[in-house]
Amino acid sequence: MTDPIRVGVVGCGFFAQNHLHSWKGLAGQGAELAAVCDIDPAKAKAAAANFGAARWYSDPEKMFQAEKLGLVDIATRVETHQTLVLRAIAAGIPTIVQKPFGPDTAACRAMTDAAQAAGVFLAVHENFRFQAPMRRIAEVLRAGTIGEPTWARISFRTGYDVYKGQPYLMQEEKLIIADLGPHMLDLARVFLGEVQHLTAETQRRNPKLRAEDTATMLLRHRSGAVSAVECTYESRRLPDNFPETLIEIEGPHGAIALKPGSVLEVTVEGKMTSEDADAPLLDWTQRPWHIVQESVFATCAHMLAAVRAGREAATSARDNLKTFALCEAAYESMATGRVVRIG
Ligand code: NAD
Ligand code: 89Y
Repeated sequence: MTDPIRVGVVGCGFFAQNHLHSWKGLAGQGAELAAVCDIDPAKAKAAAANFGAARWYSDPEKMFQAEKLGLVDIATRVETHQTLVLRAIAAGIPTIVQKPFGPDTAACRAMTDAAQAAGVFLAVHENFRFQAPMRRIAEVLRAGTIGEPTWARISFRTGYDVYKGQPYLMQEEKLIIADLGPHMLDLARVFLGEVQHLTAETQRRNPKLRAEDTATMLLRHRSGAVSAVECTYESRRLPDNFPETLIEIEGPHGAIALKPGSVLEVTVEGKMTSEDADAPLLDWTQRPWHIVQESVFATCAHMLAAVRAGREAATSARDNLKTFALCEAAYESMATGRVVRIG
């Protein structure tokens, strides 16, 4: 049996609870939650107690220097990512950072270049492609039964009070494209390939917010496929399927539809089959968040295996730069009203 990989988690806030559960749950797959850190000592102390980490810190640098970490998982908010990632890389520690990768393209590039120059693993915790129904859709596409996809709709529409758990979202100068856009645009790349150009129409439908809460984006992919990518936190429809992403994909031989409740319908040559693609409930996951929570576990498991094997993660820094470029392009389209060509 090889030695466990010693994991340190930086940031023990709202979403990090899912990371902490996941690393604890990955003990059987060779992860050891060695240490946790938060600038708020009470949160770090509580996380260590709740998840069995041997030590807690309120200074990330002290944790990087004192613990012999094989992996650091940064689950803080975006404004802290560049500083923390560059410190972890300088300490030679394989690093995972939450989405959004960085505040702007220059910061994302600087982190990617630093990791490459140092030869240190760097990946973005982009978890939506690891959701159980998304893993299944990718498998169906890989099997080729609907043919190469030519059209898709990727849709996240909710009125769920996301601001209750994440109140900072109300004050952001860039909201839904920065917060949810990385997930939606990443799925578009995973299912239909790289993007040639895009346009974005945005709205601020909730006047209490500073920024856009609704984005409707139209993408032309290099393959010729077209996708409509929609996200809103201001939909007032029932049932509200938060936090499910609904998907429709069409190809020359059939179609895939991910419907509410993670019902997956696959039509091939005029015959439709339906299956339950829902995420399994783990001992710590709860509806309605279970799909997202299980994807955090799957993402952490993927990262652990990649570090252990010495290979890049599917959502490596290099890969996520492409998803980030789509978010930036959407903001450019919002500002100029123009179609924005990608790279
Ligand atoms: P949060 O504010 O609840 O938690 C952030 C924590 O980081 C706080 O406890 C804070 O004290 C701590 N912190 C800040 N600076 C620090 C530093 N320098 N060193 C150590 N700790 C520090 O925020 P959140 O809602 O948990 O969001 C964190 C990240 O998770 C964001 O990037 C957000 O976009 C992302 N997120 C991802 C998903 C997803 O599905 N992937 C869902 C929600 C949030
Ligand atoms: O912040 C968002 C995210 O990244 O995934 C879901 C979310 O928490 C709310 O929509």
